[in-house]
Amino acid sequence: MGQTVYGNTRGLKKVDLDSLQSIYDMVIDKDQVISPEIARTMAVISSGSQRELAVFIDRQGRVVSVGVGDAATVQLKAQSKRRSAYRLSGLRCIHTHPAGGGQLSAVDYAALYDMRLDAMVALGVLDGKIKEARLACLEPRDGQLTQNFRDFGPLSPEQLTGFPLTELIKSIEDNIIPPASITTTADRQAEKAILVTIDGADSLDELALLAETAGAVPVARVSQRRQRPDAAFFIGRGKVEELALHRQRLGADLVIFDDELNPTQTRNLENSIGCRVVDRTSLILDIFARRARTKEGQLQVELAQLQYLLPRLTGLGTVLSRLGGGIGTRGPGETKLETDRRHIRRRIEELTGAIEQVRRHRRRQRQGRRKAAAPVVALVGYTNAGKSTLLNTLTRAKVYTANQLFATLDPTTRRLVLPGNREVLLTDTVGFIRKLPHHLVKAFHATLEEVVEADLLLHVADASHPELLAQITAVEGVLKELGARDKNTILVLNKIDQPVNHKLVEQVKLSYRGQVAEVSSRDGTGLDRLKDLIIQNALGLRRRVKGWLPYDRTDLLALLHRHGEVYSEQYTPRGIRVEAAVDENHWAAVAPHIQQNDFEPPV
Ligand SMILES: Nc1nc2c(ncn2[C@@H]2O[C@H](COP(=O)(O)OP(=O)(O)OP(=O)(O)O)[C@@H](O)[C@H]2O)c(=O)[nH]1
Ligand SMILES: [Mg+2]
Repeated sequence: MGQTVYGNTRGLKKVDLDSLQSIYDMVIDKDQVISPEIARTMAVISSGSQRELAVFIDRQGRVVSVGVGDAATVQLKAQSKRRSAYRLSGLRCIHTHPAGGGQLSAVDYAALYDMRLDAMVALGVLDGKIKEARLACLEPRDGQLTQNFRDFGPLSPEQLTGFPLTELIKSIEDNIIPPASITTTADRQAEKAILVTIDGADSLDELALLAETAGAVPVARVSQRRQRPDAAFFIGRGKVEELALHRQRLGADLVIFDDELNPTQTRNLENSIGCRVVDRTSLILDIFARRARTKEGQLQVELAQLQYLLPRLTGLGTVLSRLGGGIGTRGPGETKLETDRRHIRRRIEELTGAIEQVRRHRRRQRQGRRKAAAPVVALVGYTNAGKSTLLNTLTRAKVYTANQLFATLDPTTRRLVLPGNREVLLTDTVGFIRKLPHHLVKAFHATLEEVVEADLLLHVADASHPELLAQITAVEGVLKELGARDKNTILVLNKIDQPVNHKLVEQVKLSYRGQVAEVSSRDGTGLDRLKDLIIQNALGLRRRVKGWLPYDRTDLLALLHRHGEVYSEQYTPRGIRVEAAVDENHWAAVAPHIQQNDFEPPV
């Protein structure tokens, strides 16, 4: 298993794709960085197709991943590996530069650091041959892995194959000093995180959940009330010093901020605190990247990540040129950075194109559904409010639900049969959250179009949550951003089987501009009333007609044509066999004259 070739393989020749796949089966000697056979295969396909290729190899010499795309793309695929300041991942990345140069780019260095790779190797290929190779690895500083790099090369293909990587890795690991406080293996798996906010301590509950969802363990919370963030450090300088001490004492691996930081702030903070600093946006992007299961979801997340990364490349460049000077090699310089930006922009364009295709496909699907005469009802709401559970209970579907943030990323649609054989299509989709990164909302537009074009929205909220009001407001903010604020909406207060704050719920019911239903998706309370509300509110709700019309009532057939949709009509000895759907009023006129209407009139 695991034989997939990752990345954008569209347009690759079948024979090239097969060769790439065969790399998984190639053997690398323990003391080789890469086998000559793999290097040759990569060089030929990369220069033939003008695409970057990347191969990840573990310390046993097994190929664990083969991908098409630049280091940034590949990085996104391998992201599920957790990172630590005290451990290398045990993987090396060998990738090609089809334009010939072997010089590592800022994106390559960033990937090397982000994934804590054993080594990053770039193969400059030209005319199907390797021109030169360069290798970089991390160099620990003060016993920790930081963005400090060591470069080797240019190397000939022979020099690369025989490069003493094993010894190099050993010397790197010997220079890493794990903090004494880390003792158990469980501790070692998860990163310890300190959470920081300037919005008041309450907002940290949610950040803690996000951090846990991303696989970190929150070990401390720091809040500082500020009107405006500090330009250089986001929080006050004194607070930064306090944080640095805190981090040392707790042996934390990273600090997570509840807001988006700019590149300068991130760099300043990392330098002063001495560990990785992550903001809410990249945390959410990370979770989305790990959760996306469908092609569409993955494309959208990658797009959002690159858009987040692009303006941050400048910051990286500064670090790298400073570092380049230190080692006595050329820094990447502005030209190189420009190339990387171009790469990313090109990929962004590619992704945008691919997503546009998905969007067109979905639009066609939706038009198909319109023909099926079923209005679309979309579930929206805060993450973890119970949207998927409601869908499951109403339609007996089996969508994944969990007490986690962002359990659902990809939309699911199920048929919901309402009293009187009326039908709607119920669509479940990604949940919203406070401070949802703008890029994500934009990137997920293809998915969220379901919401924008739905006939009715069910805004599901967790009535038992202390932040009920704030969550409703946050969802309405995103709906507004999507242009769906004025859609016909029913507010569904879910989880009423749990203890709720009645005053708060009453306040919400009084102030909400639309209709409100109180339900429990878990035990089914309130669902009959909710169904009635859906019937009242789903515009264009139509009913089905299926049976025989007598030949002397062709006027009714004409009526069906005029006011509804006729799927089929056949002239049979028994009468005119029709299948159609019309609105409620016309249905009432036609239904009594239909023989054997499978969709019985109401009793
Ligand atoms: N007590 C109770 N728990 C519920 C109810 N509805 C959902 N839950 C729980 O709430 C958690 C989240 O439910 P989901 O259906 O996954 O929530 P969601 O809105 O789809 O969340 P995302 O997909 O993450 O946006 C799960 O643990 C559910 O079992 C309810 O009516 N009562
Ligand atoms: Mg869900």
